[in-house]
Amino acid sequence: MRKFFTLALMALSVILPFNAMAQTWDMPTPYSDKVFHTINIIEFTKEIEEATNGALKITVHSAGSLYKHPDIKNAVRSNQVPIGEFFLSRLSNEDAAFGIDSQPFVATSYADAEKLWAAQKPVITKLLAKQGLMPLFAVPWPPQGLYTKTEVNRVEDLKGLKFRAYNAALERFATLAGAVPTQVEAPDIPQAFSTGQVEAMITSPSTGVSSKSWDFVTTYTPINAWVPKNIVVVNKAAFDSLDVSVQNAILEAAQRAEKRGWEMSRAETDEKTKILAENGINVVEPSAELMQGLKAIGEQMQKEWNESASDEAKTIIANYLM
Ligand code: PCA
Repeated sequence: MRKFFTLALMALSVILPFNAMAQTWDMPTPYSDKVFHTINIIEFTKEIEEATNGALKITVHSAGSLYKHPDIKNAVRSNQVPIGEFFLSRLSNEDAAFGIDSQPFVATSYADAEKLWAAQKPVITKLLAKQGLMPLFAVPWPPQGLYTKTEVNRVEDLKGLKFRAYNAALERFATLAGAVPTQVEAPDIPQAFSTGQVEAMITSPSTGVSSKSWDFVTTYTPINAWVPKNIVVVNKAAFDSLDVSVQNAILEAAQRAEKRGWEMSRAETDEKTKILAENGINVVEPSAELMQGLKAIGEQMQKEWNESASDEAKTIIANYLM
């Protein structure tokens, strides 16, 4: 009898391709391979493949190569792809809760960003669940600073500048500073500067380095205005269709990826600011006058956020301040 089973198994393995139960998932992400978020995600997929003995293999399509950044969330929602990464605050047009981490001067340190995420997570988890989506992990970018072609000492110095933006909050921030915002995806930054489409930006030292900002600006002013996050979400139906052991492997790898990602982000801040300086960028501490002006814009935006926020979204701030 045992021999029969062995023979039957052997026959099956000839008929069926190797590891017939194995699944392959495609995973679109917006940022390039060298960016620490992508490096972290590739490690996440490797851990899943190993833990499941190859039963789930996730292929990462970076830099918007499979889906453009603005389309990634809906691609996961409609299960065109089961999993994907995007910049969380891009969803602020759906609900203000998604945008809180990109509000100027609400949380500007990693410790505060962690507290804010703890308060934000349950609220956005519920919102995403209504769309059949489940968050797996979120990782912050280093604090956001100002890249310009000349030194900026006061908000007025930004007046009229063509300003690269990556979400609605940054657009609003630039507009209130008297600049003229244009949406440009991270991989397109060098081209937008070289063609004169934009001449200034706010982003992290990481993106300043990955876009080789020294080719088109001279000055970096670490205003540390907010600590925005990327999020990895999975289509819940696709997740539910997996074997429980595979589901657990994903959840465990996600937990590790969140922890590792926050550590990588913290290390990036100094590391990448140093690389900016080594490449000739003038790293200038912001003047008190500049910070005062920017904080006034932040206050205005916080008022606007409060007006647009649901009661549930407002609990994020209440819990964060507790
Ligand atoms: N880099 C991304 C988002 C925030 C950041 O630091 C970008 O500039 O698009």
